[in-house]
Amino acid sequence: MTHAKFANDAEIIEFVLTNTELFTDTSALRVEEIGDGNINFVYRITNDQKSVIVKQALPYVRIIGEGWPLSLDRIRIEAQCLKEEGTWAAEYVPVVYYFDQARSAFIMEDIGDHENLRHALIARRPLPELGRHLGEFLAESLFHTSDFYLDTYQKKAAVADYINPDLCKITEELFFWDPFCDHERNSVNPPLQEAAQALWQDDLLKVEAAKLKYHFMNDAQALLHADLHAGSVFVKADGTKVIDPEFAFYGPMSFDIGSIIGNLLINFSGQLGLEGDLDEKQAYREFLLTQIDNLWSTFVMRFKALVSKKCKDPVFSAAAFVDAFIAQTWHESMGYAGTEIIRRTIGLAHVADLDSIEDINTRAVSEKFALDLGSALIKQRQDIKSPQVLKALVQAI
Ligand code: SR1
Ligand code: MG
Repeated sequence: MTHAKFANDAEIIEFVLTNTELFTDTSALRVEEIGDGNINFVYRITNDQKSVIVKQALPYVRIIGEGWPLSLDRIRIEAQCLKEEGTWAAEYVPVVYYFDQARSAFIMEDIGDHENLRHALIARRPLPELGRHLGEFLAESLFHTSDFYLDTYQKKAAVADYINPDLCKITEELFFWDPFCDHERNSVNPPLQEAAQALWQDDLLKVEAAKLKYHFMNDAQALLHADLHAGSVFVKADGTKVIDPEFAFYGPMSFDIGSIIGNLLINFSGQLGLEGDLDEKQAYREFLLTQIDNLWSTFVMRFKALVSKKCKDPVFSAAAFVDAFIAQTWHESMGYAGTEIIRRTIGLAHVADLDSIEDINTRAVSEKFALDLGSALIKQRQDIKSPQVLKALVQAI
C-alpha cells in the first residue's frame, strides 16, 4: 500500500474540513502535533472553541524508524476497534468521525480535558471511579466480542477481520522473548544487572512465561485492546477513556485485564522511589490495591449479568462454567500482569513510573521490587485466588 504522510499543517486541516462538518469558522484553525507514543503521529486541530484529533500511521515504528517496518492495516484495525468498543461501552472511548484508508488516518473526538493515566498515577491523583470504569469497559467490550454473545459465523468473521500479525509480533517479542534473555533491545539499569541476570537463569519462570505466551498466541476468546497500559487510558475526576487499540486482535481476555492491573502494580512498585511524602505514598499504594479490587469485582458482576441477559448458548450460560471461566481468567490475568511488569522494567519500552526516579540506586530498589512481584505473579498465578490474596502477596514482597 502506498502511503501519503501529511506534508504540512494545511493538508491536515484540509483533511478535516473535507471529511467532517465540525468547523464552520475555518479561519483560525491551527495544528499541534501532540503524539508522545512509540508508533504513530497524532495531531490536534483546533480553533480554541472546538478541536478534533487526527491520528496517522506510518509504515514503520515512529521511535525506531524505517528499520522496523509495520503494516498500515493497524490503523484500520484501530479505528474499527474503537467503533466496536463504542457500540458496547460508548462512555469509555472517543467517537470516531471518519476513517481514510489511503491516508492511513482517522479523525476522532478530542479527549483533551482528560489526563494520561500514567501521569495521573505518578501525580497521585484521587481517581475513586477508576477501577469501576475499567471493569465496566472490560466486561462490555470482551463479552460482546466473544462466543458468549456472537454466533459461530459472526465470531469467525471477526477473528479474521482482526488478524494483526505485525503488532502481535511486537508483543510476542517485547513481552515474552526479550525480557527473559539477555537481548540487545533490553535496557537494564546498571545496579539491577545482577537481578536481571538471575531472572534470565530462572528456568521455572521461563516455562510459566512460555505457557502464557502460547495462550496469548492461540486462544481467540474476544477482541482485545491488546495494549492496555496506563498510557492508553485517559482520566478526569469522573471520567475514563480508553484509546489506542492498534494492537487489537482476538486473544485471551486475561491479557487485557492483566495488562492494566500490571500497570497499576508498576505504579505501586515505583511509588516509594518517587518524590513526595511517605504517608501519601503509602496511602496511594492502598488506593491502587483498592482500584484493582474494584476493577475485578465490577468485571465479574457485569460479565455475569451480561451472560444472564444475553448469552443464548445453554452450556456457555451454565453458572458453574461461567464461574470456572471467570476464575481461570483471574489466574491468567495475574500471569499477564507479571509479564507486563517485567517487560516494562528490563525490556525495551520502559515507563515513567520507574524511569522518572532519578537516582539509579533508588530506582533499582523499586525495579527489584517490580521484578520480584512480576516473577511471583507469573509463577504463583494459580495460587492467587482473589484480589485479597494478591494484596497479601504484594505486602509480603
Ligand atoms: C516498539 S513499540 C513499544 C511498545 O509501545 C506500544 O505502546 C506497545 O506497548 C509496545 O510494546
Ligand atoms: Mg499506543
